[in-house]
Amino acid sequence: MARCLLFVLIVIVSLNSQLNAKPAGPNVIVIMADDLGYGDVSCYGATELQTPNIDQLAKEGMRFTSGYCSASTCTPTRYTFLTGKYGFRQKGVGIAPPSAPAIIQPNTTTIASILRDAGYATAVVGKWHLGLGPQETGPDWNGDIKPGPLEIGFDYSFLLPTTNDRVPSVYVLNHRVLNLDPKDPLWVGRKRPGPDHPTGTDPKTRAKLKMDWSHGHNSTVHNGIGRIGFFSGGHAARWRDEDLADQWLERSNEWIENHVKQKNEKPFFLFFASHDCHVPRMPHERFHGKTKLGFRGDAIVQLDWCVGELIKTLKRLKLDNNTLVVFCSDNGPVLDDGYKDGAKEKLGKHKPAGPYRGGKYSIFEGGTRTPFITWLPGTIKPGVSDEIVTTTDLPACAAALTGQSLKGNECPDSFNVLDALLGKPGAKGRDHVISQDNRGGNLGYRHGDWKLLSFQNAKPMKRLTFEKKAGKYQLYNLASDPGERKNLFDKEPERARKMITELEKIRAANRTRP
Ligand code: NG6
Ligand code: CA
Repeated sequence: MARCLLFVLIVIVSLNSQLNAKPAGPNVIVIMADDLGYGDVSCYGATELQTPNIDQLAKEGMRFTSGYCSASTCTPTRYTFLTGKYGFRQKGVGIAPPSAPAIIQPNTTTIASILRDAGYATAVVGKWHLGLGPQETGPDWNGDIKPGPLEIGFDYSFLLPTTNDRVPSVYVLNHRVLNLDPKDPLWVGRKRPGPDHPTGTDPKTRAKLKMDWSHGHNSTVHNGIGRIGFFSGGHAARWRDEDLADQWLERSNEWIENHVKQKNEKPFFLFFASHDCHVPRMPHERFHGKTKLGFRGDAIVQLDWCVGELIKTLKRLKLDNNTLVVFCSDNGPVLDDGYKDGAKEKLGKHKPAGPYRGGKYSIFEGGTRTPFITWLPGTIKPGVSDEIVTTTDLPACAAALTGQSLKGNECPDSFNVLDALLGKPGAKGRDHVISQDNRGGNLGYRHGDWKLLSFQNAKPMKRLTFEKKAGKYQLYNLASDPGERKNLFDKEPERARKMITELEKIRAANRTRP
């Protein structure tokens, strides 16, 4: 009996001290840009536009030359960044349609749940594009929209629910559409709701568009721009494209400021998911004409401004020496992604993917090798690193940062390369990295300087691929041929065979942790 009581007492004391313990670790902000290529910012070589704030992060932090996102489209990269699991392992992890149900199931271990378990306050602000609502029905736009981010580890969410070119054009604050008037319910569907509904195919409406479409994007017209999918109602809740970036910033600042005001001892994690420079590129009026590259360049300048403002907030609140900022992108660049916004015509000498081949939708380097910067003044010494790092590893790094260990099938594809992210001398990144296309039929496998491309997509998505031949392999040496032009597959059969075996092993099975 006495023993039993003693045991209970010990459990209570240790639980109590756990609850009272000040959680370890700095604040974490992941700034994820949208469709931003390796060569799109000046610290990665862009000369035709300037990104002084992102450059400043790079100057004061670690700039990675082999930083990757997991996939060459948005949904699978975001899925993998949150869950630490490759998108190709789960059915349905491709570009999510407007009313897609939640892709990540409640209670899945994510970077947010890992940090929340470590005592962090957690928030996501900006583009979600990972589906919302129950599997069977998708989101109930007029009711409680769940499950979503709050069910997988975030305490607060302020979302662009899909992407800016997909309906509905409203904000979702936690479980609800913001400013929705119940007398004007929101309807979202696949078919035109009636003959009077404004669409981009109607010649009269099309003639008056603020920005014309080039492919797709001809369903509902909102704010003078055609979108993917139909929606009606919810007029009071609708946003203007021009205001999105300001809103992400305002809500993020407000959330961080409230957190500090409440004298919250907890550290925080903010996922700042910018929609820049995804189509339709319609930055705030004050950025129009800021570059000679048209709206695509102007949207990048708007993104750069947001980065600067976030850092200003950290400095104002004296959080800058205790906040790890990771700047990355969700996939490589694209010029014409469905709108006639002049990105192609005004490109000039600008090289969105830098020296790399391909871009968005591609497993060539341009699809996933993107800007990647870490910043934590006082801890990260300024520098440039050639170590391989990827957004896939951020969950395992978050666990390491907060002294937690992942178990079983948690974040199976995520590796702890925290020391490399923090730029510790001699620290190694990954020895290999996987890049997938939208649905993961095509995979890139880089090991050291060698890169194997496996084209297994029997039916490449129309327009959405740079790769035409299915069932083929290619092999490149990235050290001598970073632009992936000299296919060495036939010249290096042994190496190719070895890499195919390694890739197929990874494709077939994920890791189980002890
Ligand atoms: C494509 C869209 C493209 C963009 C992309 C998703 C067409 C023709 N193309 O299907 O405009 O929305 O999906 O981009 O509709 S992502 O960055 O969110 O993955
Ligand atoms: Ca994207």
